[in-house]
Amino acid sequence: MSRVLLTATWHFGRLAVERAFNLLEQGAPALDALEAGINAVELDESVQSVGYGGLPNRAGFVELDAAIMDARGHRSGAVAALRGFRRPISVARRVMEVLPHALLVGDGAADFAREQGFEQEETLSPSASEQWLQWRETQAPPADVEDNHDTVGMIIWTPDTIVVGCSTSGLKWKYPGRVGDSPIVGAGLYADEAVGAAVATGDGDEISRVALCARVVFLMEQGSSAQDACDEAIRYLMRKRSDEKGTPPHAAVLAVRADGDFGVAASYAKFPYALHDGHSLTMGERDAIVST
Ligand code: SD4
Repeated sequence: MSRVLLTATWHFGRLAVERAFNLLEQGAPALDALEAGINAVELDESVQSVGYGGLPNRAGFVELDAAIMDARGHRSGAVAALRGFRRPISVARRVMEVLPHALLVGDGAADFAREQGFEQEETLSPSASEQWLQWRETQAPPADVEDNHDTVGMIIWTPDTIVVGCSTSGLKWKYPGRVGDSPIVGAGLYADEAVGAAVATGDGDEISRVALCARVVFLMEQGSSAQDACDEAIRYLMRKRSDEKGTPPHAAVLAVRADGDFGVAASYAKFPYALHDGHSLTMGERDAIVST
């Protein structure tokens, strides 16, 4: 196989990257590999922040966000607050391929998924339902932000392709209708054929407020390495949105430049990601950026 680089967020990024790499080895197009890699995490019931098994909103409904972008042709598609479908990345891809629109939300997204032949299924797993019932007793805010945001985001790069996608159930116990960064082009993901791609994970409200991934790609366009672009974009988020005590929002970003240069940065310690260079898969862990 020609040169290739795959990267994905979090420990479950390994599952996405392994699945995608297997398909690439069999000759599948990058977009198919990306979709299948993300589907593997969406359908894994044990992952409580993506697809089936994701934790619901305050009203007890699982609302899923996903987006996909193909740098070639600068095409994108996304769905937000989608209920009743376990593979939102596949619906997002269909939006990209058959509609003139960039984003469908809520009932419209579900109607479109049905029209396209996706099977409507239960998205609330027994474990997620149980946790929601317990939360409803106290309605306590999530105790630990760290257990509350795990988007699967993946980039696949080859010398002539860059595709990027992400999928999440968003913040647990979120307000119904809340849409995070993941389905927003420029916030949760971005790709430019001539420059590269970026994908984010973390506090999606804050990531959206600074258009994080657009900034990473813009910095690469200005000549930054992928690593410097990720570092600088996270620093910008920290400067703009840290709280009174100086605590930054949780966010991490992965980027690949059009020449295959790779970068990763996080606003907090020990952000795990998967990286496959075509020969072997490694799990990396990124330290927090400390100075802004
Ligand atoms: C969101 N960014 O909806 C997503 C949550 C997430 O890792 O899981 N990020 O805010």
